[in-house]
Amino acid sequence: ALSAGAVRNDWGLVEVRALFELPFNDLLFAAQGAHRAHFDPNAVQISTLLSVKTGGCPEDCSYCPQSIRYETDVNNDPLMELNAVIDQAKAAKARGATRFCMGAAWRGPKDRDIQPVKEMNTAVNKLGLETCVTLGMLKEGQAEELADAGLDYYNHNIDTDPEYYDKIITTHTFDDRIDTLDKVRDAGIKVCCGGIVGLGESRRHRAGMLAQLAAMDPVPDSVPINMLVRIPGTPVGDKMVADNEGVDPLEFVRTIAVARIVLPQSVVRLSAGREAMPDYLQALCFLAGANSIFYGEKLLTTGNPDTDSDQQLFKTLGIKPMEVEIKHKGECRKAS
Ligand code: SAM
Ligand code: DTB
Ligand code: SF4
Repeated sequence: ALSAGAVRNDWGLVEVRALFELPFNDLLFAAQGAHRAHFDPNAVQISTLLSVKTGGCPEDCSYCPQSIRYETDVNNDPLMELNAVIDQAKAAKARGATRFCMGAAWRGPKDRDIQPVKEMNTAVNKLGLETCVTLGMLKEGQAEELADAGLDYYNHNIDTDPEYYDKIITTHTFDDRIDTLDKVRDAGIKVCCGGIVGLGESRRHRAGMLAQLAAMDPVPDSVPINMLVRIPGTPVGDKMVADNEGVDPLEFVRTIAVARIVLPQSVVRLSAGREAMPDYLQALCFLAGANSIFYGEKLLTTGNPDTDSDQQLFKTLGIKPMEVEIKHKGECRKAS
C-alpha cells in the first residue's frame, strides 16, 4: 500500500514499474501526498544555468548538441573569464535565482581546469547563491578540491536505465557515472542526479532509471528530469523527429510523479524541455511533485521560457520561490 511520503530506500524495479501502471488519478494523488508530506506544495526552487565551456566535447552522448561528433549549430567556446561568469551570476540573482549552475562540455576536467572553476565557485558563493557545477567525470582528488572551494552541488546524471545506456552513449559506461557520483558524495558535496525522458526508451527503462536513483544511498538531493530537446544533427534528436516519436506528455507527468513517490525527500526538477510545454502541462508536472525549475532564457545551449512568462505562470498557479539557506563565508542567512 502507498502511505504518503513514506521514506524507504528499497524500491524494487517491480514496484516502481507497478507505480507507472497505476490509474493516472491514483498516481497523481499518491505523488501529491508524498510531496505534501515533505515540502511546501506551492514552493519551487529556482536555478539558473550557464554554459561556462561550450561544445567540442569528445563524448558521443547521442542526444547532446555539444558533442564534437555531431554537426550541430553549437559553437565551441573556451572556458569563460571569471568576470563574465560573475556578471551572469549577478544577473541571475537579480532575477530571483537561488542557485547558479555552471556546465562545461568536458569528458572530465583536466587538473589545470580545476583552479579556474574553483575561483568561479567561490565568487558565485560570495554573491549569496548556491553553486552547482557539471564538469563530467572526476578523477581522484578533484571532488575534494571542489569541496574545498565550497561547492554546494555537483550535477552528474545517470541519464537513462543501465540496460539502455549503451544505446545512447558508448564512450563511457553507466558504472563510470556511478564512480564519479561516489567521489562527489564522499567529498561531502550534495548530489544532483537525474536523467532524460524521450530517448526512445520504454516505460520499463524509465522505471529502471528511477529505481537506480531511489536505490542510491543516500539518494540524490536534487533530481533533474529532462524531456529530450530534439537537436537537429544529433542521432537521437534526428531519429525522434524522423519517426515522429517523442514521449507522450502524460507519460512524462507519470515519470515525474513516480520520481516524487520513490524520492520523497529530493527536490525534483522539471528541467530541459519546458520551452515546448504548454502551461497546463507544466502545471500537471508541479501537481505531480516537481518543485524546481531552470529559470532564465537559456539552458546550456538551447532555449528556455523567458522569465516574464515564468513569472506569469507562477502567479497564475500561486507558486512562490522556495526559500533556501545560503551559506556565505560560513554564515547562514535567509534568501528568498
Ligand atoms: N559534460 C557533462 C556531463 O555530461 O555530465 C556536463 C554537461 S551535460 C550537457 C549535462 C546533462 O545535460 C546531460 O547529462 C543530459 O542529461 C543533459 N542534456 C544534454 N543534452 C540534452 C538534450 N538535448 N535534451 C535534454 N537534456 C540534455
Ligand atoms: C540537467 O539535468 N539538465 C541541464 C543541466 N542538468 C546541466 C542541461 C540541459 C541541457 C539541454 C540542452 C542544452 O541546452 O544544451
Ligand atoms: Fe554532452 Fe556531457 Fe555527453 Fe559531452 S559528456 S557529449 S557535454 S552530455
